[in-house]
Amino acid sequence: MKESLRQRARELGFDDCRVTTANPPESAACFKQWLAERQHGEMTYLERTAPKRVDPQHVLPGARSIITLAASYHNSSWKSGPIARYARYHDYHDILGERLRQLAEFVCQLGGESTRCTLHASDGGEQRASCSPSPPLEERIGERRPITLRDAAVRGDIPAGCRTNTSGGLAENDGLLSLPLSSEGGEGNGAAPSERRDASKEQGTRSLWYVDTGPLLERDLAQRAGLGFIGKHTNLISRQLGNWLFLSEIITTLDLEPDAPEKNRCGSCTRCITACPTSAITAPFQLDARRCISYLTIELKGSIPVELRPAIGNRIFGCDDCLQVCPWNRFAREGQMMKAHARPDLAQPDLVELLSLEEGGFKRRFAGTPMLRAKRRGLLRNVCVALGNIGDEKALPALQEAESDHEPLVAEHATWAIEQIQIRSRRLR
Ligand code: B12
Ligand code: SF4
Repeated sequence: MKESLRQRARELGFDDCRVTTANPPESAACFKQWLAERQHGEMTYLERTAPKRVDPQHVLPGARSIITLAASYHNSSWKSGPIARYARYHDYHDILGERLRQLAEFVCQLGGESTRCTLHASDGGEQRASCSPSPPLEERIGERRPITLRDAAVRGDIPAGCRTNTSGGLAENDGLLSLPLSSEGGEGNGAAPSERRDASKEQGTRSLWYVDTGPLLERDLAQRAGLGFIGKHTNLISRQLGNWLFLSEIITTLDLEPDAPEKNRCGSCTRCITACPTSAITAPFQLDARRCISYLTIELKGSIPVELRPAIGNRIFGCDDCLQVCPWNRFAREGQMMKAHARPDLAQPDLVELLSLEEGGFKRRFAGTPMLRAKRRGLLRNVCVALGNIGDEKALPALQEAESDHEPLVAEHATWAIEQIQIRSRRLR
């Protein structure tokens, strides 16, 4: 059964596929300690979903196995640039999500389940349902339109903890879920939610799939599944693929034989710790997210602490420095899945030009990419910092314009950048 699963995963473009149990991850205690020390900064969703992250049974009651998957985003011709490599593609949540949906259907088939419906909510709040090999959902429950997450929440079919937010997507950073269907599960059948849940329990395999946004400690599960090991930079490294990898999972009630765990293979190497520009890796396997450039440029919504701005250099979205220096990348291999979705225009964008983007222009320029997460105000804030670090007098007119931006956040960072350029110019004279 596992071999056919791995075969299907390969066909779908995943570079590796391993299985672990649905037991709590071994480093759950480290995660709790990290939260207690507030090292997650403003990422409050990690705190909110902590009970699920430390116990997969809270994600899918009755789960037996977790299928962990790796998709390489390595590109041998790419150099480092202002945008981290993972973001120089069409959004990986969408690309992997579609493949995961197909693999989750396959898992349901392996379980011998014939009436499954997998429901997917993308970050943008778009919703769709697709059923295979069963007849379309609408036919089975007599609805004329595809089921939405909101419908599912109203019907009580979404597991505890998942709520639809105002945009219709899932709140609490939950990404995707599978919805068991039964004749009792339809709208307006009068069954109490608890009865409906009991009915669905009898239906066999249930699976949920996640990429990044799910409440799972993805790297810990992947290490236990033998996909790779967590390096001192805290990311998963595969002996076959290096560390330029996306991770994703299918958590399922299907009982699959677990693979052997991988062990750490960093040895005495500390390259990533030395390479981090902001000393965010405070000890091996310990990342203070509040100092990490990835956090500062993507997750932090407010002002970037002044003392950390110079170390950000020219980076405007994410950072690859700790990944770049890892010697295990000599084994890095390009994968098939992401290749077709590369955005070469994001390799070396013109920073001054980015500063002139208005809301509409920003959305068009970065449509379908992970860059949208920073929003215009966040990205322009980052561009100001980068220009303050590496720009010259040619950048001053655009920065002066940005000083009167309607977003005070952008204006404040523009003023800082102008001062930095002027200090450098005075030194050169
Ligand atoms: C929050 C988050 C971030 C935060 C915090 C990063 C972090 N290290 O946790 C920020 C915004 C900084 C971030 C940055 C990046 N992220 Co991120 N992020 C996540 C997310 C959503 C949750 C991670 C989490 O739970 N952190 C909790 C803390 C406690 O984890 P931790 O500090 O690493 O500590 C754990 C382990 O190190 C472990 N541990 C193992 N051995 C040992 C030994 C000892 C002694 C100790 C003490 C601990 C320990 O214990 C801890 C408990 O889990 C995951 C997706 C997911 N759902 O898992 C993606 C994820 C980790 N991110 C990913 C990526 C690609 C990145 C970036 C490379 C993006 C970029 N280029 O800018 C950077 C890398 C920065 C870095 N060095 O980690 C990928 C990593 C893929 C991989 N190969 O591992 C993930 C898995 C998303 C995905 N699905 O692909 N990210
Ligand atoms: S750079 Fe060295 S210490 Fe850091 S993760 Fe890679 S092997 Fe481990």
